Amino acid sequence: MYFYFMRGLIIIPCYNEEMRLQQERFKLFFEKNTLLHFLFVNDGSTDNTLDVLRQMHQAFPQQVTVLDVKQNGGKAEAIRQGMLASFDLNYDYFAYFDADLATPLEEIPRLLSYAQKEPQPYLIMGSRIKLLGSTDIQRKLSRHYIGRIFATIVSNMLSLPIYDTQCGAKLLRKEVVPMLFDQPFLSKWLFDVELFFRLKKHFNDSASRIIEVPLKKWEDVAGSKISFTYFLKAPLDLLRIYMRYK
Ligand SMILES: Nc1nc2c(ncn2[C@@H]2O[C@H](COP(=O)(O)OP(=O)(O)O)[C@@H](O)[C@H]2O)c(=O)[nH]1
Ligand SMILES: [Mg+2]
Repeated sequence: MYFYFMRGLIIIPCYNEEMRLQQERFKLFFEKNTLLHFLFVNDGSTDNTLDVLRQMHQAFPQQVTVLDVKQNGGKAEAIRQGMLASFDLNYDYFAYFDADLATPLEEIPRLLSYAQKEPQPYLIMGSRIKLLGSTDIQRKLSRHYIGRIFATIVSNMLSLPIYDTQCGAKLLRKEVVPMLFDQPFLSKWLFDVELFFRLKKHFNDSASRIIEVPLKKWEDVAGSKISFTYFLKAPLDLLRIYMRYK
C-alpha cells in the first residue's frame, strides 16, 4: 500500500486497442483507486475501441473520460491532445501510460508516492531495470539491446544520467505541462526525448527535478504497433530532434 495525496489524471492513448484492452484489470483498479482519473484518447481507431471505451465510461462515469480524436495522429499527438484538453483541470500530476498495461496500473500509486519528495519532481518516470530479487522485467532481447543503445545515446546527448528514456510510464507535474505540450512533437514515437529536451531548455533546475524509479514489474505485451522499419528510421528522428533542440 502506497500513500499519495496527489490528484492524478492518467492519459491512455488508444489506437485499435479493442482486442488488447484488459477491461477487467482496469475496472478492478478503478474500484480500488477512486482518487485517480483516466482520460482515454481514442486516436482515430478503425476497430471498436471507441465502444469499449464508452462502456468503461458508463461503468465508471466519475473516473473515466473518453476523448475521441477522429483522425489518427500517432501516440505523441494523442497524448498531446489529451494534455491540452485537460491541463487546466485540478490535478497535481498528469501521467501517460500504454493501453496494453506493459507497466501494470499498480505502479501508478507507487510512482505518485514520490511526488512528495522535495523539491517536488517535475517528472516521475518508470524505468525498466532488471534487478535480481527485486524487479520482474520481461523484455524481448532484441528490444532490450536496441533500447539500451538508444537510451545511452540519448542520455549522453542530454548530459543527464537517465537510464531508460523510452518507458511508457511517465508522470508530469501540473506546472510543466502547458509548456511541454504546447507545440506538436517532431517525432511520433520519440517524443519522450523531446520532452526531456523541452524540460531542460525551459527549467534550469530540471536535472534535480526528474526522478527515475525502477519498476517492480514490466512485460512486453504482444501486438506492438511499432514496425521494425521504424527502428531503422529512429536514428534519423533522433538527429532531427537533436538539431532542433540543441
Ligand atoms: N494514438 C496512438 N496511439 C498509438 C498508436 N500506435 C500505438 N499507440 C498507443 O501507444 C501505446 C503503446 O503502443 P504499443 O504498440 O504497445 O507500442 P510499444 O509497446 O512501445 O511497442 C498504446 O497505448 C497504443 O495504443 C497510434 O498510431 N496512435
Ligand atoms: Mg506495448
